[in-house]
Amino acid sequence: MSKELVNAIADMREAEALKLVQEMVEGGSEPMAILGAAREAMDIVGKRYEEGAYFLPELMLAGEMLNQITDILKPKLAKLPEVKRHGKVLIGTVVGDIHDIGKNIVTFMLDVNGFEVLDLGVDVPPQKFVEAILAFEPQVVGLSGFLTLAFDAMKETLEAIEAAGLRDKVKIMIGGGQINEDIKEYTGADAYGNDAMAGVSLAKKWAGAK
Ligand code: B12
Repeated sequence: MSKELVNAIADMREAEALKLVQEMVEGGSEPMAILGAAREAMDIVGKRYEEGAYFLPELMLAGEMLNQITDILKPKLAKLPEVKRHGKVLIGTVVGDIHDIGKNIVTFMLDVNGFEVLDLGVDVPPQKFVEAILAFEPQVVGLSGFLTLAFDAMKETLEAIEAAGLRDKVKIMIGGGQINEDIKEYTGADAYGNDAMAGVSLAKKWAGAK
């Protein structure tokens, strides 16, 4: 069924994709596995876009489907009774980039895992991160970005945090579609995370939570 879901999303069959997700949830499929299938579909959509088979409307519809799927899965992901707050995480998508679905999943997972999260939204300039660190005093900062352009924006954000004398006050994690170890080195971040749970693990490690 997971393969059917990948194909339905990748082929833009929205109603069928949402119906399949409902059926998978009712059949007891793991929400993270369903998200994994949706991510696989996004890679296919991305490739078709690169090849010129898909255009912006398909990217938009893919994003819309993914948001709806995340909304269906949220109650299943949020079954932790947790209320104790482990620490504070500031998060945002860096300047020039408006992709936020991945970031929103990370924000949601941090929240249900006991973090107080301040989400600055998308297209966030470096200075706004600096101001928010001063006001919100997080232990952890998460930068999200899906565009190649985001690598420089992340680097500039880290430089602005450093210039403001705040670099040793926060741990910084980055993430988003193409982020890897090399990008982590390039930007000067402390770590990168491939998915939302990696972000939660890093935040737990840094905020001293069990
Ligand atoms: C949906 C989508 C869009 C939607 C976004 C809707 C939205 N609200 O986010 C819309 C239509 C708006 C869009 C616009 C554009 N897009 Co677009 N888009 C995509 C697509 C298909 C999926 C992205 C996505 O949401 N993935 C799903 C999530 C769940 O991804 P995920 O990686 O699994 O997320 C996890 C991790 O990344 C991690 N994570 C994320 N953030 C963080 C942060 C931290 C701290 C941590 C620890 C972890 C973490 O946790 C997440 C959850 O588990 C990708 C293709 C792809 N393969 O990704 C292209 C893609 C990212 N887009 C692309 C492009 C080119 C564009 C446009 C420039 C197109 C245009 N000509 O206008 C614009 C850019 C506008 C801008 N300034 O940002 C390219 C980027 C190429 C590049 N090298 O830069 C891609 C790769 C498509 C492609 N193959 O060409 N896009």
